[in-house]
Amino acid sequence: MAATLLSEIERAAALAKLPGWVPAANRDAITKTFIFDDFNAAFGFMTRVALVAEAMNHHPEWLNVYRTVAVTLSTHDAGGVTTKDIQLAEAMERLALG
Ligand code: H2B
Repeated sequence: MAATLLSEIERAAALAKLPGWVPAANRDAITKTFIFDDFNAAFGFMTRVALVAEAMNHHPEWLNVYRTVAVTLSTHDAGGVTTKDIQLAEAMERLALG
């Protein structure tokens, strides 16, 4: 069963607590670009996130270029942003600290 889509108000309230996260420009998704000190830090972050994402069965769309990781989160089964995306974004904030 897919999670329920967040309303505009619910999504705005959640994003207000997630520094750097914004609505995606062209679809129902949230996005943030993380910039780390170097590739090792960026890939370490991705590795830590991958373990959490797999445990959650909720997977990011992301692009890594050197020390930058551009993340887009959306619940594909629901066709937009749900609490699962907010939970994964919160986990990413913790894991970005090292
Ligand atoms: N990740 C994301 N981001 N959205 C989903 O809807 C999703 C997922 N669904 N990971 C999961 C896997 C689904 O494909 C399996 C079958 O539960």
